[in-house]
Amino acid sequence: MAAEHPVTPGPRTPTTERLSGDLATDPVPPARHPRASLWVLRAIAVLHCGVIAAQPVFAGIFLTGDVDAIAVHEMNSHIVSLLGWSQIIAALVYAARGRGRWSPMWFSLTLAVAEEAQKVLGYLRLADLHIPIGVSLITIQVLFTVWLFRPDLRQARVDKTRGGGAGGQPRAPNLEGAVRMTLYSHRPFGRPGRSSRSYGGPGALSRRGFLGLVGAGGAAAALAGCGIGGLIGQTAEFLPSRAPLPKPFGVPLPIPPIKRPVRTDATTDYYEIVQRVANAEILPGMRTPILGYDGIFPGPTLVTTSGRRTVVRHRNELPVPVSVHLHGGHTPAESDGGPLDLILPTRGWTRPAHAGHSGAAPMRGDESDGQRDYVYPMRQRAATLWYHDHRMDFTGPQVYRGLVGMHLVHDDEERALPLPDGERDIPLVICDRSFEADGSFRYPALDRTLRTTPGVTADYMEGVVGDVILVNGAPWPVCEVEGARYRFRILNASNARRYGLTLDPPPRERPAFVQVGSDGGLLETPIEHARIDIAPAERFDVVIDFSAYAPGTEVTLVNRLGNDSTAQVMRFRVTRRVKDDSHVPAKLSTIERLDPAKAVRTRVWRFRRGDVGDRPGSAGVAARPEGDGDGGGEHNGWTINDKAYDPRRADADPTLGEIEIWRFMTDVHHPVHVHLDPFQVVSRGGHGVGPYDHGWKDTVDVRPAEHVDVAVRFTDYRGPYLLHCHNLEHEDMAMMATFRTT
Ligand SMILES: [Cu+2]
Repeated sequence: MAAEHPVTPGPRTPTTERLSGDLATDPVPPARHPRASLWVLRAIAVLHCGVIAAQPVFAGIFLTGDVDAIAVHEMNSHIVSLLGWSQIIAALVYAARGRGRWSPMWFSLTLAVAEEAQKVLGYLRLADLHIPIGVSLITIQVLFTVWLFRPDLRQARVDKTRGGGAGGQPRAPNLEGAVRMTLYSHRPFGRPGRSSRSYGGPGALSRRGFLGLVGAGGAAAALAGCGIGGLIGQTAEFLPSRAPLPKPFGVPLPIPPIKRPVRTDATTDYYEIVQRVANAEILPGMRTPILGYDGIFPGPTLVTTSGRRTVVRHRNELPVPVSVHLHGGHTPAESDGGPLDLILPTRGWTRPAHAGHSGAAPMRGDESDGQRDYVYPMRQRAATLWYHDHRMDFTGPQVYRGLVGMHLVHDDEERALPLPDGERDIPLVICDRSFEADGSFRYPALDRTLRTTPGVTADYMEGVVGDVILVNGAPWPVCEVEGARYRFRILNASNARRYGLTLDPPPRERPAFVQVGSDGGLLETPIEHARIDIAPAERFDVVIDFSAYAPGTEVTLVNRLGNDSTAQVMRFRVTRRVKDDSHVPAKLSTIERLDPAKAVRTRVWRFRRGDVGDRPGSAGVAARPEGDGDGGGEHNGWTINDKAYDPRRADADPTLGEIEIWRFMTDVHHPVHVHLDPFQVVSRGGHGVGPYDHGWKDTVDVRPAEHVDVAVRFTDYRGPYLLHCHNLEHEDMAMMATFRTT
């Protein structure tokens, strides 16, 4: 090494001299002072700093409630781009014409590219990466601008041929060089009696700059780490288990039993479900107390026929009130499972059914004692529905403890299709949970008895996500499949978690999933997906063709929006090749288009954080201990159009049969669900529909800072219905609204 650098005695000596501020005796003769071009560069950099620093301000205004601020944030990002590229040009002029250094140009170019990537992350709604990287870019631009004010940058550049290290003359420092030199030239830091201020020269500035850069680098790495190692694409807080997690793929996939009617007549099938507490073995060798439909989790699958009246008698032997909502059901209001239309426990419950807070009068709905008959006319097409609890303020914990079940509706059109059926038509109820050390579900409820105080601890207001992925109630199960087509009814029954589902390995010939249906039944034509993003309450009816895999192959259903234990969902083990008569036809169904041009009005629904403290019976009051300033941000609940849910108020009165456009606008992720009738997505973010928006939907995944327009048209039944966020922690903290069909 020494032979290669015979002249230079190491960087320390010349560098120290140079950076000690002895510019007057600089041995490099300035060919031409780059002053004018440097000042132009500095001016642009300062402007760039100001504009880019405004970005989190707009984002903050947006997050604290002004949804429109995101448009300013977006417009401002274009100005940031403009200034970024202007900075490159100015740095280019400074280097080429002003004979200044090249490092500002390379730096500006890198920054501009990073800023463009940052914009793309924003458009992709990857807030988890967009925010920390954005903060890092701002910090770096600010430090760079400070660095640009070093006096020695006024110095003209020395050509390498003349002034390079080989000639023995000191090279003008570039950005990295300056950092390195600063490191060596000021040891030891904090020399006695000499503050960096009294030091005065360019060295002091570069030392601060260096420290800042190190700090920024560390902060950026830490923040980016949060994004990468933490929750991707989620609005929620992670709640880890206290029980040891089982090894994945150790248990078979359970299939919930199909519920048989207790009797049938010419028009109607009658079912009876008893809701009761039971113990389930979810983690091998441990007992988990559940609230279960028929004492199982998930509950039994109801399979009914379009056009045949279905009556389900629910008997509540649980210690808490319940309400049963058939999600996706086209149901008269009195059987829709309103949050206050409670079934009180058969014993041990004293009124009021719903305890109000802050001395507010308790609200009363249509209560029943012990049991209730839900009447479903089933005037709807074949679809994958599900039923779950909808109790006011307690839906989150009660669904979490097990009150979930599938409900499939068949019709003649669907039966005539050659899709896989029978044992090759499998429901996949996917949800995440956490477990206490004793095997019970871990959930941050303020009141674990779920009797009086609603809400979760302040840290979990954004939503609860756990570390165990359950499919049909089993952790990371294995399903043996033959080399044939299977139809899977995928339901995301999680409280708050979104999933990005793919197959690993993917099939070689074509995408992993052929989607044949969505929330509201069959699509018009099948859609191929390599990946499916599914938000809480959404359903994707897909066909997977395992004949694409050799027998013996293990195919994992993975979650691209998870990490560590949540990055995997379940596994398929392909057993053998078989004859398969099924196929996916090119045409599945006919869907009547709700023409947006025929809409009689547009309603805007803004889903955002907000203060719900004065809501009668509010969850938010209790959810937020006095003086607790962190966790959920500066809010104590979730609102729609700035209003907390109040069952006595209706916020819209759509007329049956009329088409309306409903615009859902969000601050963070909100899966928006509308009761009574499915809708059609018209546009997402002002553009076309997304890949997962096709067909009839009843829940739409609205991502941060997004607006989604849907065409709604309600039919048949008059009365109060709900529109709400299906992040259950948001729902429980007032993110619901009533519309009354007339
Ligand atoms: Cu929400």
